[in-house]
This record gives sequence, C-alpha cells and structure tokens, in this order.
Amino acid sequence: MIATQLPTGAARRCQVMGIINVTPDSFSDGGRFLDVDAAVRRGLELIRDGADILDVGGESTRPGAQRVSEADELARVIPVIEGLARSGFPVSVDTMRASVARQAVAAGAVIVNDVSGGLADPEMLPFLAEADVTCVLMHWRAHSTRMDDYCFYDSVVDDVCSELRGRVESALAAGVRAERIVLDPGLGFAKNAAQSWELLASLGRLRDLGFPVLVGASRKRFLAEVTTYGRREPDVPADRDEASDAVATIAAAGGAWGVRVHSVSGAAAASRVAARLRGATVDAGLAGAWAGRR
Ligand code: PMM
Repeated sequence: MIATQLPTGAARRCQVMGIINVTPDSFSDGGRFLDVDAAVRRGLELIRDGADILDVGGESTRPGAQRVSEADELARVIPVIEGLARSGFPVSVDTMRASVARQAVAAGAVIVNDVSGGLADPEMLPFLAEADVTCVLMHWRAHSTRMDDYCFYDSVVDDVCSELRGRVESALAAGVRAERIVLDPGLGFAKNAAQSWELLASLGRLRDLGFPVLVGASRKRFLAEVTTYGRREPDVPADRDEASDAVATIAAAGGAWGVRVHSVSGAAAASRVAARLRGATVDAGLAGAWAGRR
C-alpha cells in the first residue's frame, strides 16, 4: 500500500509535485488533459517519471485568464482525483474554491493548493481547519485578469514575506494547524520577471518564515530570458523545461519542501541529488512502489 499521508514538516527529500492541468487554456499544457482518461494516464506517467504528489487543477491561472464556473471546475477535477486517489497516489487539488476543495478531499485529495492563500474564498480557511489537510498557501494579490496591475512592492522579498505572514496568521486564527501549512512565494503572480528572480534568490528568507516552502517556477514567463539565448522568435513554454530543472535543483539544494513542475524527471533527479548530498538515503519514491505492485 502506498502511503497517502505526506510529510508536512521538513520533508526528508524535496517533494516533486507533478502538474495535471485539466483545463482548455493553461499557458503551457492547456487542452491536453481535458479528457478524464488522458488526465489519469498523464498522472501515471508523472508517477513513473518520479513525481511524489500529483497536483490536479481545473482552473487556469495564467495572466488574463477568466474564472471558470464552480460546476465546470468540479466536472473537470473530481473524476481525475477519484481515478488517481483510487490507485493510492497522493493527490493535491489546485483550487481557490472551498466547495471544490471539499469535494476533492472527499474524492481522496490529501493536499489543498490554494494559489490565493485563502483570500479568494472566505470559506476556504475554515474548511481547511475542519478538514485538517495539508494546505499550500501561496502569495497572491488579485485574480488573473488583474494580477499584472499589482506588481508594486517597496521590497518584493520583504513585502511577500510580510503578506505570507498575514496569511499564516489568518489561517491559524481560523483553526488551521501550523503543521499543515506550506508556503509558496507565487512566482509570476503579481510579480514581474525581476521580482520573480529576486524571490527565487531569497529562498532562505522565505524558509525563515518557519514553514515548508513550495517553489512553482516550471515553464513560467520569467524563465524565457534564460531560454531564448537572444533568438528572435519567442520560446514556447515547453522550451523552458531545462531552465525549470535548473530551478528545481537550486530549490532542492536550498531546502525547499517541494517543487511544482510540468515535466518531472529532471526535478526528481534534482531532489535525489540534493538529498544524497545531504547524506540522506535515496529512495525510489512512488515510482518504485508502483512498479513493485505490478
Ligand atoms: N502556479 C500555477 C498554478 N498553480 N500553485 C502553486 N502552489 N504555485 C504556483 O506557482 C502555481 C500554482 C500556474 O502555472 P500552471 O498554469 O502551469 O499550472
């Protein structure tokens, strides 16, 4: 039996969260996994490539994206979560809606990844307290249609740390247990490229907040400047996978709790290299447990 409870304190090894966007319009993989079977198959591929957690989302948060209805979001994510959780894999739901989080947890999700850190839906923090599940609280200022208007900071690192501290205080006040909280700086969300790089360079400051830190850099816009090498044509998001792997290596070596990635094999290697360098035993992860069951 594969364990579905996740380490919530300092993880033994940087957790690799493989992304499954069940959306028509996510910036890098929109439309590819809208069909339930295709999404579940994608989850199994990610596990075989070395993912520790599968993050299932039904609402795109790319800049400019419009919100989807609750009904559409539920119809997209719940069957996929059921399919993956039934196989015993740790599933996270990427949602800003408490109602979706509630049904996802009932369907087997063990993590709620709320990019709004509880700000988008006043019911979210009370639900997280009641369900007592691990939750990712990300730094966020506004929905995707307006987030690029909110890239103003005195010091991006100080301001993000202080706003994340505010999210933690609200979560604790709502009854969420501290051991359940993971924080995320929200790279690219109300941040321009320079601000995202500065946050990435300040992992230590984020870790000093006293909670595990998740880093979501995979295929994001700010990586384009290190992938085009001065070429004239714009890159496509999948061209950013090597840069995403490099970020995963730096994050894992810098003590991140986890990295959220589209293509997992490089991040899975990064996580194991970083663990090995710290003297930890290198495990086969879920891929090994999955292979062992067949
Ligand atoms: N980024 C996206 C979606 N969900 N969740 C967390 N915790 N952190 C992130 O950085 C994050 C997220 C947007 O990227 P995608 O459209 O490729 O999923």
